[in-house]
Amino acid sequence: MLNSGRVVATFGKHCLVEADGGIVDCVGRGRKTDIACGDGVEFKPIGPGQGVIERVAPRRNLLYRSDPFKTKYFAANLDQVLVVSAAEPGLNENLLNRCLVAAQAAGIPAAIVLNKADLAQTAALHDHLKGYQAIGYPVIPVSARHDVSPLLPLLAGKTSVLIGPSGVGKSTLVNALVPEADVRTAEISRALNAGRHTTTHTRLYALPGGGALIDSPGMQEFGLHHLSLDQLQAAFPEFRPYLGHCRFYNCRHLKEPDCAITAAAASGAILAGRLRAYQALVEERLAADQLHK
Ligand SMILES: Nc1nc2c(ncn2[C@@H]2O[C@H](COP(=O)(O)OP(=O)(O)OP(=O)(O)O)[C@@H](O)[C@H]2O)c(=O)[nH]1
Ligand SMILES: [Mg+2]
Ligand SMILES: [Zn+2]
Repeated sequence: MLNSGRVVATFGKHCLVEADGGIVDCVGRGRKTDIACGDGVEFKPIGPGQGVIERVAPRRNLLYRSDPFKTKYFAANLDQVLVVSAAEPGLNENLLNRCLVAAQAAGIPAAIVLNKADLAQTAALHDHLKGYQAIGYPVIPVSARHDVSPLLPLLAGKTSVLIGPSGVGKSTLVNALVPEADVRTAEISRALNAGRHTTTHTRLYALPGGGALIDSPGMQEFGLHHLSLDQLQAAFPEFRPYLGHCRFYNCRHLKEPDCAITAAAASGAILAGRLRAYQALVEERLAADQLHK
């Protein structure tokens, strides 16, 4: 007989499954485990608190990153992706955009959580991020240390994942929102100097008001090897009004003459940081395709 549950943590070949109010330590069947936090699974109990995953339920969506060698899952069956930024350690705009592109390509709504609103440097970053709000990505300033109430209406009843670089305060946000979570967090200097991140695996927490919040390890790189040129272009919704207006019908918006997208960026209608992130992704795609010729 099989039991069903939801994956609340993944650690390599193991995962923790919440079923009937308890936690079961499960391993995947076979060589390769293909399980994401948030997956619905059916498992066979093989001992007290232990099981073997037999089936993964069809996913509504899956957020992941990939390079030519491997794929890394963040989580599945999400209502929204919350990309966390903070003035300390500072904005990595390329990474922010890769997170937004991954969400867009997976068909999951995304918003930007600007944490550490208590720091004076946050105001300038907030101004910069207003350009993202204009594209359609809500920007929510909060302070995990002082006030997370602006997030409550956004999170209620939904399954959300927090992603972003190390040290922006993802786990501190979880601790503020889920009182019993007690996730380990670290002083930035300690975490960054040690060259490793505080959170080492993805974990789902039930929110007291309903819904769930998933904490993930901070990342420095975010490969999107699984996306085609067309998918990359489609993931920048603000480019749409300009597409079809370049001199060349197959313009990639890199260095081609009379490109409507680069002209829009020069006039400020498209954010320079967005065009740079797009171009870096296209260059990577083209370089990878070249290698496989
Ligand atoms: N001033 C200020 N500091 C904060 C705030 N939120 C988090 N921090 C600090 O930022 C540091 C990093 O916080 P973490 O929650 O460990 O960051 P993280 O994003 O989970 O990092 P990884 O697990 O490595 O990905 C800690 O020293 C926190 O106390 C905030 O709202 N204001
Ligand atoms: Mg963390
Ligand atoms: Zn163009």
